[in-house]
Amino acid sequence: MSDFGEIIKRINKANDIAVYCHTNPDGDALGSMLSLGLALEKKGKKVTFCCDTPISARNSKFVGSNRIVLPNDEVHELGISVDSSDIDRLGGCVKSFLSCKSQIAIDHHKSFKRFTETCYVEKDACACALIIYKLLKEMRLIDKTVAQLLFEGIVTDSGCFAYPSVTPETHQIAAELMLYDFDAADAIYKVYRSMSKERFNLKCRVLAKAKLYCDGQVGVIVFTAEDFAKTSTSPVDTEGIINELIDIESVKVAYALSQVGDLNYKLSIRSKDPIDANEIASVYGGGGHKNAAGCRVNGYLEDIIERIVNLANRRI
Ligand SMILES: [Mn+2]
Repeated sequence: MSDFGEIIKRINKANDIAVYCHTNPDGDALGSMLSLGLALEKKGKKVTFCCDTPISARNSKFVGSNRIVLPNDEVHELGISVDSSDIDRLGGCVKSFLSCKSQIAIDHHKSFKRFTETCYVEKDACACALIIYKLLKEMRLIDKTVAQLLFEGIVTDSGCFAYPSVTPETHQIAAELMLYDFDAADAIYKVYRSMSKERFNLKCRVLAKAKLYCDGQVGVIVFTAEDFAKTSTSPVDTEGIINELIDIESVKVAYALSQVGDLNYKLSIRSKDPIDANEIASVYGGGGHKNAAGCRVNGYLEDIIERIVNLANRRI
C-alpha cells in the first residue's frame, strides 16, 4: 500500500480531478468526497463530483452536494474513489471511474478489495473522513467548510462517537476539526438526529413489526416495497433504523432486510462483540466492518429470514 506521498504527488500532477463515492452514499461517503473535492478546488484544480445516486433531501444538507453529477462520458485525468470497499460499490460510476487516466482509492473497510494501483486503506479507521482529514492536513487544505464536512463524516460512521471503532485519535481529530469554529451541535443534529416526517412514519411502521429470535438474541426488521409506498419513502430512508434493534439489551445480531426487487433484498447487519458482522456478510459475498456490514440476498422472505437467523445463531 502506498502512503500519502504517492497520492499527493499524483494529485499535484493532475489538473482535472474527479472524486467518486459509493452508491446510496451515507454521511461518511459524502463528507469524505465533498471535503476532498472542495479542498482540491481551493488548490486550483478542476474538480468533478461523481455519484450514481441522485441526492435525496436528506443528503442535500451536506455543503457542496448540489455539485454532484450522475455518471457520464466525460474522461478525467485522475479519479479518486473514497469510502468504497470494492469497485462494484461505485455502482453506475464504475465505467466513468475506470475511464480516468489514473486512479486512486482511499478507504477504511475491513472487506476492502484492491482495485487501483495506488490506494490508501486504514482498516481500523472508524470513518473514511478520518483518513481524508490526515491527507488534507498534510496538504494544508483544511478550512471551516472542509472541517465541517469531515466532522459530519466522522459523526455518521462512528454512530456519533459511540461505536467500538472510536479511539482516542477519533476524538483528537474531532477536537482539531471543532477548532475551525463551525456549529458542531447543529452539524450533529443535521446529519445524525433530524429526520423527515416520512422517515419517522417508516421507522414506526417497520419497528412495530420487528421480530426477535433465539431468546431475543437476534432481531429482524423488514422494509417491504409496500412500507416504502405507504410512507412515501425509499430505501435511502432506512439508514440507521437498524440501530434501534441492536440497542435492545438482549440482541447480539440485528438484521434489516430492505426490498429492492421481487425476490431481492439488501441485508444490513449490526453486531455486538465478539460477533463479526463482516464475516456474516461475507457468506453472501458482502462485507463492511466488524460491527456493521451488508450484502444482497435473494429468495423468499421467509426462507431468507430462516437462513440469516441460523447464521447468527451458530455464532452466538
Ligand atoms: Mn465509511
